[in-house]
Amino acid sequence: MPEYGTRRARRAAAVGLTVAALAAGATTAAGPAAARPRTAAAAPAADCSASYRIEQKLSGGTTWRMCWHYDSKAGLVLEDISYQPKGEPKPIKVLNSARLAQIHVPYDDGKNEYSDLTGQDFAQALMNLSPAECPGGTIKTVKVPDAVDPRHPNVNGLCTTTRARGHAYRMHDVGTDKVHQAQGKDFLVYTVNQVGWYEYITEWRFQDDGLISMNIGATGSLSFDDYDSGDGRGWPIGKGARAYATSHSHDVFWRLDFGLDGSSKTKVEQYDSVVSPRTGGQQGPTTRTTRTKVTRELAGDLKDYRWWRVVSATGTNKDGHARSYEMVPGPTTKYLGRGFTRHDLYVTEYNPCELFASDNPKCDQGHPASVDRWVGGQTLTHPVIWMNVGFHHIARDEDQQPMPVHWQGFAIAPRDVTAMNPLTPSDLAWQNGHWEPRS
Ligand SMILES: [Cu+2]
Repeated sequence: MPEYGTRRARRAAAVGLTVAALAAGATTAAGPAAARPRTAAAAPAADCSASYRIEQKLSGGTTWRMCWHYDSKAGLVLEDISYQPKGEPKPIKVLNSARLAQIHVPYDDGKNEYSDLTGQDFAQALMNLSPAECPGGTIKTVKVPDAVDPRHPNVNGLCTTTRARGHAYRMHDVGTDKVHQAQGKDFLVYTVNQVGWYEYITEWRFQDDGLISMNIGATGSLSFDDYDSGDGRGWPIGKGARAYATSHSHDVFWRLDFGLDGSSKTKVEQYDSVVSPRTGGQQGPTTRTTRTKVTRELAGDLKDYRWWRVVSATGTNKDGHARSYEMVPGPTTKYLGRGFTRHDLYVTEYNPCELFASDNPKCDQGHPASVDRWVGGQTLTHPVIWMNVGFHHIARDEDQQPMPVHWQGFAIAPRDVTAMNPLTPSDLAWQNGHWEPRS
């Protein structure tokens, strides 16, 4: 097993920490996952005093509420996230906690491999934001734990703002000859963290229709120190073919702890559809969809016609349907070089010490250090979702300078959280289920 390298850091202070953290991670990866002890202890309640509270009402009538705190490794952590569309009497809890769980960066030449969150001081290098990069929004001051420069622990680094997203819907009503259209609004929460030559934008986007998307935008600069390859594992940049940028992957993990309707006892379901060719008795090919209840820990893989959802144990919408959120994967290139990157989605039973998908520093000696080792067949009572989205970065001339932002991530979409489109205009509210156009 190759050793993880040390990053040629822009900030020299990062190097000492890196080696120690990685060495600790390597020695704790032992013991069968199924045998690990589980603690039932609930996470401590979020500090939701005024300065850690975020609340935004969007023009469509939807209010998003959450608490935030800043973790010394994960950076921005959002907790107690709730959604209240117009017509709902109270906030609907969606997530107990949502956080980044690793940015794993292995290089194609095998010489370097980084754990940016746990090994490269991602959180410590929170960047100050100018009002220009938080247009129309508010910039909060973040006290950075273990700041690289202890004289400046307070960073104006958390932006909350709103942004137009274009059409939320459009419909020509035949009965009244009226066009219903609405322009959607998103609520954005983001930070920028520097790691080496890179800068990562951690963006959380909350739409007025209940969709939440989470993305990492990689920008900054290519790593100049890598312009030396010539080993067939890079791409020439600069005049002629003298400088090569080494290709590498960015495997980003998120950890989502759902608390739908205020309960952590959510259920996970997997859906698969199979298309069968036309047989004698049918007019065309047919498609059958089956549901599989995910009752035990899972290492799941994306597939055409496959999707997952997390279902509320307690709450239903006004139609009596169980509320749920569906996982909506973004484009991904799965890196097969490590056990923890080999699957797209993991579901594990909640354990408060399991916070990072790889190089997890929090658990006791003997507890495995990565999410693939935590999937051990345990029955799920409080499922935690881990999403892995990879990007294989083969540099191009346009990556300099600065490097255009490259986004990778995924979304979770409400499924039966409300009985209709939460943005339905009042004169269409009667059109739910079986209805006929007014004559
Ligand atoms: Cu890259």
